[in-house]
Formats: sequence, C-alpha cells, structure tokens
Amino acid sequence: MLNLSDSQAAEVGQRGFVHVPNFLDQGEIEYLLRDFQRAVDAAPKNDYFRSVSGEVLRQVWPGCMEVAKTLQRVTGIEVDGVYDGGNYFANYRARPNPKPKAGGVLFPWHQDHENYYVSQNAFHYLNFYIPIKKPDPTKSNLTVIPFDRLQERSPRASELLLRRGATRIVRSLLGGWAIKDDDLGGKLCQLDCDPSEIEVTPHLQAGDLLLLRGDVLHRTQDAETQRVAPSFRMLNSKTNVSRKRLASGGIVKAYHMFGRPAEYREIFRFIQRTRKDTVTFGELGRYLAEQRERGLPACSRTSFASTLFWEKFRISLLGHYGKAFVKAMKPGNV
Ligand SMILES: O=C(O)CCC(=O)C(=O)O
Ligand SMILES: [Fe+2]
Repeated sequence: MLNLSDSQAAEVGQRGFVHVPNFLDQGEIEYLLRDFQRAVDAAPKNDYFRSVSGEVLRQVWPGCMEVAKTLQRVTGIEVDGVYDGGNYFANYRARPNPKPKAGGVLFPWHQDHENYYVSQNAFHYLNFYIPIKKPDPTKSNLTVIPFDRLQERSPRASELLLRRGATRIVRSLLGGWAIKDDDLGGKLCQLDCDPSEIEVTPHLQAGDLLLLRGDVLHRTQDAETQRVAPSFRMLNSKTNVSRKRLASGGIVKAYHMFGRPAEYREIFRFIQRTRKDTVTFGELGRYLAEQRERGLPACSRTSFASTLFWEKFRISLLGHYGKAFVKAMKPGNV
C-alpha cells in the first residue's frame, strides 16, 4: 500500500478528498477480491453491503495508519481508530436474490448518516474507498462535491456542512435545491447552485484509493458497470459522544436506529452506566466490539421504542428542570 504525498494530504484538508492512483498492488487487489467472494458466499441475504473479514482489516490497518500520520502532520485531521470493520459496496447483485427490490448501491447525494449518529464527528473521520472490481474507470465511481467549489458557489451551505454528517440534497418544492438535516431534523439550508455544476467524479481504476473526509457530500455515479469497493473507516477515538445528541433528532434518525435496535440499545445502556453525559468514542467503540464478539442481546423494535422514548423524555425533563434550576440559582432568586 502507498502513502500520501504531502500535496495529496493537503488536498484532503482543502477539498475534503483526494484520488491516489495505484494505492494497492495486484496481489492486494486479488486478496481482497477473494475476501469479497467469501463474504458473498457466507451472507446470501444482503446484496450490496458485506463485511470485510477481520483478517483483511488487520492486513490493511498498518497502511491506513501511515496515511493517517501523514494527514495529521500536513492538515491536523486526526484519526487513530476503526469505526467499524469495513464493508464492501457492490453496485450489482453479486448473488441472485429472490427479493425483487434487492439490488446494488445507487445512492443519491448524502453525507454518511450512521457513523455521524454514533460518533458525532465527521471531520476527524476518513473513508478509505478502494474499488477492487472496476471494469471502466469512467463509470460507476463516487461523485463528490469538493469543499472549495461549494465554498465559491454556496458559502453558507459550505460553512454549515463542514464537520457535519447525516445530510442529503433534495430538490426544493419551489425549485432549486435544499439540504436536509437527518441528524437533528428539518432543513439545514438552501444549496445555491445545481449540484451538477460543482460535482467532480474522479476516474478510479481497481486498486486506486479515494480518500474522503466524513463531511464530503457524495453519491454513486451510476450502476452501468459492475463495481465492488471496500470502504474502511477511521475516526478519532478521543471524539466525544453525547447521550443527549444521540437521542435528539427526527424521524429519519429514528428510522435508522430501528434498523439496528440491539446495537443502539447497547449504546444507550453503555452511556447510561457510565453516569456521564458524554463518553469518548474510544470507550464506546471498545465496548461495542466486545459486545458484537459475544453476540448482542436480541432487542425487538418495540423494546427499542421504549428505550428511545425514555431517552427523549429524559432530554425534555433535563431541559425543563435544567432551566428551572438555572433560574433558581440566579442571584435574585436565592
Ligand atoms: O459505493 C457507492 O456507490 C456508495 C458508497 C458510499 O456511499 C460510501 O462509501 O459512503
Ligand atoms: Fe456514503
């Protein structure tokens, strides 16, 4: 695996991403392709989202750490831990599936959601996106919005999107484009131009790296060719995860949580047991990894609904009594 040059690292700081040709050699590409096939054979259910094996993660980890060190020296972006074990994104059905709707990824404009809900930090967060099956460099890439172009054409959106995650671009009812906030809910802001005017599509070959910060807006270019890309995620283990922030938010966030009720219940349980309002992602990640290894206790959606309801109720209680307490402590009130 290659390392970044200083000028490549600087691009991640300025634009949010960089294209590094020939990051993997042929042997590494074939090793990953075998691991992908193993995952396809082992998990027939899900067509496009498959886990990278622990063995592969251990192999790529030292190379990712070298990249992270260069990046920190040049830009101050600091990552030192794994977000999850990594996943393969395939934009086609790697295995016939009886479900008519199951297919490959074809994602519209978004900043990633799940990692932002849990880690609440998209700046000190990297996506190592590396196609290993890529028949045509001009097709089936990730299309991205560089921060420098966004800053020029829509400065307010650029300011609000920097360091954030869990948003998506939608067409406004009255024309134009808007950015939806799927973390705290509602509309974040207007996008002052058509995304196609500022988008960029790096033409990746098998083995190239597209290194993206977590706050970069991106989408699947197309599903015209069959492509597979593992994506490894690194974050900053010192980042703070707030219980209140995790429980806050709207319907889209709740929908994501209800997709993985056992995981989210465990996260809330862990923070509750620490009796703190915030924990570091390092503590939380270690705990989750242990629990996953053991097998997370089953949790129905109904049972998770009561957890989430309680967490939201707790926020409103804290808000109410918290304000009353502050008022009571004002000099005039004692
Ligand atoms: O592979 C794709 O087309 C989408 C990947 C993606 O959204 C991601 O890596 O976050
Ligand atoms: Fe994504």
